[in-house]
This record gives sequence, structure tokens and C-alpha cells, in this order.
Amino acid sequence: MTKSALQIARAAYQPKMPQALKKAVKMVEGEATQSVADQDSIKKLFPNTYGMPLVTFESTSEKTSYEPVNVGVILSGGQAPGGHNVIAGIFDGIKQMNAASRLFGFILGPSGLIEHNYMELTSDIIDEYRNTGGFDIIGSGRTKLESKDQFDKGLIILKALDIKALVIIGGDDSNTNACVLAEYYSAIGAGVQVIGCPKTIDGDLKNAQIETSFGFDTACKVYSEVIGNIQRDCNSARKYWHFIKLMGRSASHIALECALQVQPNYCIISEEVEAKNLSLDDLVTDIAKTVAKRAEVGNNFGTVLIPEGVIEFIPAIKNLIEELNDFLASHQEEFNLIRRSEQRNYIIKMLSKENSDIYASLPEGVARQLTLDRDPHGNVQVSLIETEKLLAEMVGVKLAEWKTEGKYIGNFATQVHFFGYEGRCAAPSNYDADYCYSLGYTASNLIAFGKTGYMSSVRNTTAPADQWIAGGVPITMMMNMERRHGEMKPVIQKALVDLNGAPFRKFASKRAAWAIQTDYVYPGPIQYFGPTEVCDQPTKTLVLESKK
Ligand code: FBP
Repeated sequence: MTKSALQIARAAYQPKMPQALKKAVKMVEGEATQSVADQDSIKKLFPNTYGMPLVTFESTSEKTSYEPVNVGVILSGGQAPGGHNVIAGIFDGIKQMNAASRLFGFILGPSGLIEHNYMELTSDIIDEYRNTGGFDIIGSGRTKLESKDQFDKGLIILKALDIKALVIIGGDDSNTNACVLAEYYSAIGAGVQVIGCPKTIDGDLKNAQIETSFGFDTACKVYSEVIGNIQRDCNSARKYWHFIKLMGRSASHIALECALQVQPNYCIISEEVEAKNLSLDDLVTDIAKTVAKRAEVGNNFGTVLIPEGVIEFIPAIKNLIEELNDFLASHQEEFNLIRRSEQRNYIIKMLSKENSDIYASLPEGVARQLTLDRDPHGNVQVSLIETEKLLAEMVGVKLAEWKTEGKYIGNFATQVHFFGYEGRCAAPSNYDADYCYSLGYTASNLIAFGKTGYMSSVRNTTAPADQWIAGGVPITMMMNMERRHGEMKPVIQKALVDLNGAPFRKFASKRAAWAIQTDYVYPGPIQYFGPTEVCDQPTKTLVLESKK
């Protein structure tokens, strides 16, 4: 495999980790815990794993000897920078305890466990992937691990390989499933521990115990670098408005963090759109006002950041999508028989008056996307809707109207972008390289101390790494009951942007100035070697949240 110069130099990087993990550790147990809500229901569903204490690891002078242990690992869901370092951390942790320990990776996500598709991860393999981006060491997948049948099939291979603990590296849904699996294996006395690890670039798996999900730091830095470059280009040519959509699924954490890093002229926060009950026209009008104000002083250029899930947070469009989902679920065949050119009119005729009017007002392309591309559950895949084009087009129409009314005097030319996949497999920043390695190493300690149903946690990460606090959080502690596909289910609460939180308040206090002034910041590429203030900065979100 040919390697770049950076890859070769980066392979030798030794991730920083909490001082407490560097030598022999002891486990300190805290008070019994409770779930964030719906305590009675969660307790009933998780009789074996509910109420366990928070734990932390501290260094000790006592020497402990450990039995060798076989561990399995799964990468679940979307890629996030640092996954390979979690695996390296687990590997080094279990080998440090006993050199005869072994690590097995299940291939292409949870399906690898169910289909018994695995490989042993030896030191040669691990060394090839240290500090690299991607999940390609074993691959990832989105198969949901949720039925008893799957759990039983998984147990056959775990037993065959003598695996005593399984680490599931995933987002909120995968960790919810890890908890259900932990409970099931406890209940049947399977003798297999299950440990979760918080992953997702979206940044929406965080709470009072988990400071951040890994990958968010690197992905935001990659997007901010490119947005910064675009801002410099647009401030040089002074002729385009750039509409930039950013990944992040429902939550707007990525858009908010990038806004804090680059100081754009406009940034939509979906959670605010919903809270203020804004319509699509309200949003378009507000962006158009910013464009018009900048044009008054001759600035016919700017940047607009758009979180990918925004369309679902516009209450009127959310209702429209819900009605379309229901309608198409029962009329799909009839719809497919209608000529393409007639489909739009057909939908307009069939929907309720309110939703029909909204549907009719949407540009052709977006209206079409809303009737296509359903996922296996019958829902519109909102991430495929080109919101950046929709907004650019609608703002253009609004400005043209204002021009004829004499309310706008500028030129409006646009460029559209979507940044998502570009950041998911980037080489992890020092923060993610260190955080992930520490999460993996912590997981090996949770395994050694016999824990199950815990998520690996590393806290205090705005401080230098040797002061980070390693431990474990019972996953049931993060759960509440939510309606999913018509049924109440125990799930980890997803963290959306908190409109009372410090990151949003900071953005809200600055945005009026950023809209009018050209106050761009150009973060530049992630730096791996150099002064700590350049290389080791956590996200602005984390810094602001930690100042509470
Ligand atoms: P996870 O939540 O699984 O980490 O995935 C995050 C994400 O990158 C979202 O931001 C995005 O909407 C989605 O995955 C895209 O999914 P896919 O990789 O299946 O296209």
C-alpha cells in the first residue's frame, strides 16, 4: 500500500491519554444512577442493567494481574474520524493487561456478528491503521442489531471464539441496541459483556456524562477549513453568494460549530426554525434581507450555512412530509402508474388543502424529491433533498420581486455546495486521535473490571489530556421512552442544539454583525504537528459548553 508522507509521519504519533490510565488502575464506583426520564418503564425493561453506578478509573500503586481475554469489536453506522484509534486503544489496553489477549473485528458492522463474518486484529494490522481516518480496517454498516434471533446468532460466534466482551462503536441508536444486547446477555447468563463507545460526526450523542461524540471535532474542522477557503474566494471575487449545506442529520451542531469557527454571513439553526415556528417563506425572506442589506453597501457576495435536516424542522413542511409518507405508503402503485409529467398535479389533487398549497409552492425539483427516494421505513430521505439549491433559488425569486418593486438594487449570483462525506474519513485531529484512543483504552478497563451495559467515557477534555477523566456511564442512565414506528421504545435521548446553551447564545449574539460586516475567519487545514494552541484545540462548542 503506497502511503503519503503525512500518513507515514502520522503513524508514529503516540496519542495522549489520561494520566490515570498510564499505569495500574483501580475502579471507583459512584452512587447508583437513574435514567434521565421514564424511570419506572426503563427499570422494568432493564432489570439486570438498570441503576448501576457511574465509574471512574484512578491510578493505583497496587499491581493487578489479569487473565487473557478475547474481545470483539463492531463499527456501526456512518464513518467518523478516529474509529481506528478506538480499536487501537482497545487492542493496546487488553494486550497491556495480558499479552495473550486477542481482538476480533466483525466485518461491515453488526451484520458481521449475525453472519459470523470476522477477522482477528493482530498488531501488524493495527499498526497499519493507527491515527488514520476511515473505518476500513473492518468496515461499517447500518444493520440494526435489535432482535432476539440476531442476538442468539451472534452469541454462537462469540462462544466459538471464546469472546468475553463485545465493544460496539456507534451513535445513539447503536448504543441503545448495545444496551438491549447487554441486558439480554445478562438475563440469559451468556457470559458476554457489552460496552458502547460514543461515535458520530453529527455531535448529537452527548449529555451530562458524555461530553462529545468522537469525529465531530475533525469533521467540523475539515468543513470549516473548506468554508473558510470559500469565504476567502468570495471575498476576493466579490460576485457570488455561496449556499453551503452541511451534514448532521437532524441536529444542527455541525452548522453551529462551523459558524462559530468561520463567522459566515448567515447560518440556519434548525432547532430555532422549529422553536419559532418559521415557514419556508420566513426563512427565505430573512436570508434575502441579509443579501439586500449587504448589497446596499456594494457587497454582492456572502455565505449561508444550512444544516441538512432543516426541511424537517419547518413545521409546515414536516406536516406535508408526514401526509405524503402516509399517502404514498397506501397509494404507491397507483402513483407509479401516473406519467411523470402528471405526478405533481396528481399529488396536488390528493393532499389536504393546506399541504397541497405548500406542495404546489415548492420548486419542481424539490417537489419531485419529496415523492421519491423513500427509505426502507417509507420515509423521505431528507438528506437527499437539495435544500441548498432550494433556498438559493427561492431567495433569487424573492430578490427579483423586490427589484421590480425598487426594494433591492444588487446582483445575485449563487454557487451551491454540500459538505458531508468529505469530512467523515479525514485523518483524525489530535483531539480525536487522543480522545478515541483514550475511549478504547477505557473500554478495555471496563471489560477488565467486569462491566456490561456501560458506555466508555472520557471527560474534562478541554483540559490537557493527562487531566482527562476516564470512566464508564451505565447506558440506561441516558435513556427515555420515545415513540418509534408507532410503539413506545427505550432509546438514548438524542441531543439537539440547546437554544439556551452557550454555543447558540454566543452565535446569536454575533450573527447580526457577521451578516453585515465581512468578518470572516479562515481556520485553515487541521495541523498535526506544531504548537499546541494550533494542533490541540477542541471545538468551540465544547469550550463554550465547558465554561458553564
Ligand atoms: P451516524 O449517525 O451513523 O454516525 O451517521 C451520520 C451521517 O454522516 C449523517 O450526518 C448523514 O445524514 C448520514 O450519516 C448519511 O448516511 P449514509 O452514510 O448512509 O449516506
